[in-house]
Amino acid sequence: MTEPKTHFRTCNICEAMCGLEIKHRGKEILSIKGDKNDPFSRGHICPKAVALQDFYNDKDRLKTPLRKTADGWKEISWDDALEEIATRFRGIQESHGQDAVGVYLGNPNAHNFGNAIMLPRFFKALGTNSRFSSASADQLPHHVASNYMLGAGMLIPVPDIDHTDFMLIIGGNPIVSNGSLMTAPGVGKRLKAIQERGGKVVVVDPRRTETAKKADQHLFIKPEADALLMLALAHTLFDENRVNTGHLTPMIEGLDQLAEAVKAYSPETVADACGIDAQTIRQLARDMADAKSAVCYSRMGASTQSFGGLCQWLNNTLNILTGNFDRRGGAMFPQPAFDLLQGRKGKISSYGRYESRVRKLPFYNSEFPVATLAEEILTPGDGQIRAMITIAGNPVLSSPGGTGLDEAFESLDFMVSVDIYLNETTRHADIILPATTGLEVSHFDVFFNSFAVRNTAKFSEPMFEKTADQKHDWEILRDLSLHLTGREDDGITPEMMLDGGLKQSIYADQGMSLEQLKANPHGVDLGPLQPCLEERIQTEDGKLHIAPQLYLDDLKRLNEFALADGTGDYPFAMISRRLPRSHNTWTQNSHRLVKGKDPCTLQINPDDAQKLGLEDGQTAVVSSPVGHVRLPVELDEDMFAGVVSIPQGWGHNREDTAMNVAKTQPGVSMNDVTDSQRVDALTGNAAFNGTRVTVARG
Ligand SMILES: Nc1nc2c(c(=O)[nH]1)N[C@H]1C(S)=C(S)[C@@H](COP(=O)(O)OP(=O)(O)OC[C@H]3O[C@@H](n4cnc5c(=O)[nH]c(N)nc54)[C@H](O)[C@@H]3O)O[C@H]1N2
Ligand SMILES: Nc1nc2c(c(=O)[nH]1)N[C@H]1C(S)=C(S)[C@@H](COP(=O)(O)OP(=O)(O)OC[C@H]3O[C@@H](n4cnc5c(=O)[nH]c(N)nc54)[C@H](O)[C@@H]3O)O[C@H]1N2
Ligand code: SF4
Ligand SMILES: [Mo]
Repeated sequence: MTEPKTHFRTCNICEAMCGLEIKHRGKEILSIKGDKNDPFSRGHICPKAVALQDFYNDKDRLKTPLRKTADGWKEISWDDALEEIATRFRGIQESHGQDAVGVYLGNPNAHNFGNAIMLPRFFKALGTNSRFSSASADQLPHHVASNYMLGAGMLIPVPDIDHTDFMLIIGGNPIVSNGSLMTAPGVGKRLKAIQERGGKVVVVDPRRTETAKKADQHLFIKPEADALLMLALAHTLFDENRVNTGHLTPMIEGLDQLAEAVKAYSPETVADACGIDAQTIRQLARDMADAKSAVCYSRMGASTQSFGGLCQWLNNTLNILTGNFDRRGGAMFPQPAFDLLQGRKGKISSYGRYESRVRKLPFYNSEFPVATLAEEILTPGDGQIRAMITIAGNPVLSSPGGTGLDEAFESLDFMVSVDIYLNETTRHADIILPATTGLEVSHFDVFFNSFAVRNTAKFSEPMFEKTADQKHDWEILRDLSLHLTGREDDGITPEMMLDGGLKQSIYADQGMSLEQLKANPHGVDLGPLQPCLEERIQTEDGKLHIAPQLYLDDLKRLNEFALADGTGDYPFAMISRRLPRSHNTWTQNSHRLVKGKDPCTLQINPDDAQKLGLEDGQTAVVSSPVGHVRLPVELDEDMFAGVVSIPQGWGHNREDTAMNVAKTQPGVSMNDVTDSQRVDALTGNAAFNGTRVTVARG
């Protein structure tokens, strides 16, 4: 009998980068636990990591390329699949232009070492500007704010949660999500530590969330009113002479314009629109300004809404005005061992270079907003998308107006998916290319080290070797690139690229290299975040632009919202929530994670429910002009009046899919109700939150 062995690696499901200690005997997994010796996560883990073994062993997982035929799916060889794809893509591009082939990248790309590092090479080979990703259903406003304020979309400020004395969380639920654009495994402990050192945590959310319940103060807010709240906070800081920009003062450009712009937004003016009284808003501004250190952190609730752009600009602005930007305990800038900004200085940003063909939405972050994908496929004319490749994405469930994408994908001349499942999106493909995943891949967190609350570095070897016939995601894209270009393989691997980057980093003189990481399987600690904005800022003039014109111009739209009574025929505002035991749309095929009571419920305030005659457990129908879903009602005192919440990432009830465990507990897709026309007009980001709906017995 083989001896049990222990393997150390980083979990790559979500952003938290938890170190895992996995005991196994050959292919049999004996236990998955948190790695106490990981210098970053120190033993933290969540239930999803234990399910990595389920994804590894999943009978539904695809292992061989599949081709759709009149008689159903047929296995084909890699060579036949790649040759056919290259021929079809090139043919379509020759007849209809380079942009006639579109790409959608899903969230796991950001967690996939090979793809994170090698995707640019694939894009070069394919040569299309018709690029889309889940980023525009997520964090795009953060990139846009960083681009216009700091000169680089990837230079994102991160809350220094371990040293702050005051944390204001707007529209984030890190106790469940484990943090986002704040890689911080074990958020619960870190928040508690703020309180234990005499600090304060405040949560602003239309739902009294799991995080809010641990906070010192929770403020219910009406969905999408966050920008108004933040403007009033900034107003108060100016009004009460509490602005103190600290060491960044010489760098800041535009402070006068900002002071002028916020004049109109007194707490008294915005109180009704926010649902928070003026005195509470004033006190919040004072508390933030008076704290020894403070940070405002706003996430999904403030990003995927109609004013996501304004919110992320104002979020940075509040941290700057209180002297907490680039300062210990405030919003800080990681210095990762593999630096996404390396060699970028002086490069011209592509932000705003193009407009989308149909709806004229901006090209930001090297892509168009996913909210416009369906119409770019369905609207005839020059530049129409006629073929697609989706890579590790499930936009039919994850994008606003998912049913529109069902129709759009079905209309394509040709579609390819690189994925691990036959699911709601990949069922539309002509060819599916299966990738390795989870325990079979090596890992280095290319992106999330750039958003982490401490500088560390770790490389994980694959735990299980892939079989001879399997390919890693990056190998699939490499081989497809070679078929597209007819070139020979240059032999470059993600490991080589990583090693090159590590050796050029600021840690090079400490011996930073892939070899060093391989010798330290628990990871290497590089210390707490340090002030470094002066070196890292990428604006041409080296200044921090606190009031970029595009944001000032967008205030007009916010003013219209503040005055409008948006309720009309659709009296409820719908918001999304995340569940502790699922990750977006793809982890629901683990029995371990989905067993038990159906978690996909409509949370509604009991008073609202009573008026509708709805009781706990009854079925409700939730409708918008776009579509409707039916799901069980959960009466919940923790919901703000007039607001209902549905989990995102569910709805495994469409036909022709093969996630058979997920089908036992399918839930519904809230994106059958959201509207692809609802975006933040400034950034093009999807506006899921605040979707107007009716609720009735159904
Ligand atoms: N209403 C609403 N919608 C939302 C959100 C919300 O809060 N509310 N959240 C948004 C957010 S933040 C995000 S990030 C998006 C996510 O949107 P998507 O990225 O489109 O959705 P995922 O569920 O992450 O899809 C991952 C896909 O990759 C496959 N996959 C998993 N692992 C691998 C792998 O290793 N290799 C390959 N090739 N494939 C793999 C899965 O089978 C699945 O098809 O959803 C967004 N949609
Ligand atoms: N367990 C689990 N963890 C995950 C994921 C998952 O699916 N499951 N997904 C991962 C991904 S891809 C991401 S991007 C992160 C996201 O991580 P978070 O940003 O923490 O995301 P959510 O948990 O969706 O929290 C959004 C919060 O915003 C609130 N909200 C909704 N509308 C508004 C509004 O208008 N204003 C305000 N102030 N609040 C509002 C919601 O009630 C919710 O509490 O989580 C990651 N982690
Ligand atoms: S919190 Fe995220 S990274 Fe940590 S174990 Fe859970 S899924 Fe993995
Ligand atoms: Mo996300």
